[in-house]
Amino acid sequence: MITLYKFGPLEQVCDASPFCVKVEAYMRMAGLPYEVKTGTKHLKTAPKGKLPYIEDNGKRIADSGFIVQYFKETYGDSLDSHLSDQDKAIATAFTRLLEENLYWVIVHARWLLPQNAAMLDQNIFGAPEFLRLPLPLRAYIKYSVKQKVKASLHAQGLGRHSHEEITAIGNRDLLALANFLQDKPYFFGNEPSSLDAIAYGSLANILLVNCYQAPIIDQARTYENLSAFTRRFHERYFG
Ligand SMILES: N[C@@H](CCC(=O)N[C@@H](CS)C(=O)NCC(=O)O)C(=O)O
Repeated sequence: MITLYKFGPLEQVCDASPFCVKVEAYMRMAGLPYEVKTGTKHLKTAPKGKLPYIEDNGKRIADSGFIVQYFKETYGDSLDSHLSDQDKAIATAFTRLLEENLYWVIVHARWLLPQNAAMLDQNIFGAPEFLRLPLPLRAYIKYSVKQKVKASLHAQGLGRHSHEEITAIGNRDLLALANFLQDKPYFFGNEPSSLDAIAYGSLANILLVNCYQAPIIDQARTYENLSAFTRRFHERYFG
């Protein structure tokens, strides 16, 4: 049995991290049986200090990309075998758009927009094990985690732009996704592929989570095909 180590659900979405959603969605699409272990405590044992990671037959694999590659090599590639080399190249480019750019727009919206500060505290620092710590320690951890996220956004580059510029950058990603999807049920036509799991990971965290408010979320809602895709995928694999 595969064990997926992840953070935990956010509202109706199976995880607050697009990368954890991607792996869980992939396993559901491919019909791979699994169990989940949730909580930030698993960051301590994560081979690369990030979630998700999996354990399977005594092996530990970290990073959602390597995990999907491992699944394909170990259990067969039931989802992407119908894709041409050109499709696979497009899927790689969209994966980078989603994971190396749009992901950071989501991080910015949740962690740096003032309207989400209280909700973020509740979601990230509201766990009973955290609330049991003494107040000064809690305040220190909160401050240092927020500083670390801010520094990551700055190092990545997105954090150097204004809120408006970041929304515009994210909107170009959404427009590219919407224009590529058009009115197809899945990104590569009638049959789902692993790109759908990856896109759902980000889009569900934008469109199916109601507790955060951000201009990028309002923008995303204007793309009716992206909303329809996200709902369709959610109902099929998580409904
Ligand atoms: N490239 C990794 C990215 C995973 C990742 O960035 N995970 C974040 C949450 S979305 C994390 O674990 N952050 C915790 C930390 O950096 O301390 C993947 O595809 O799995």
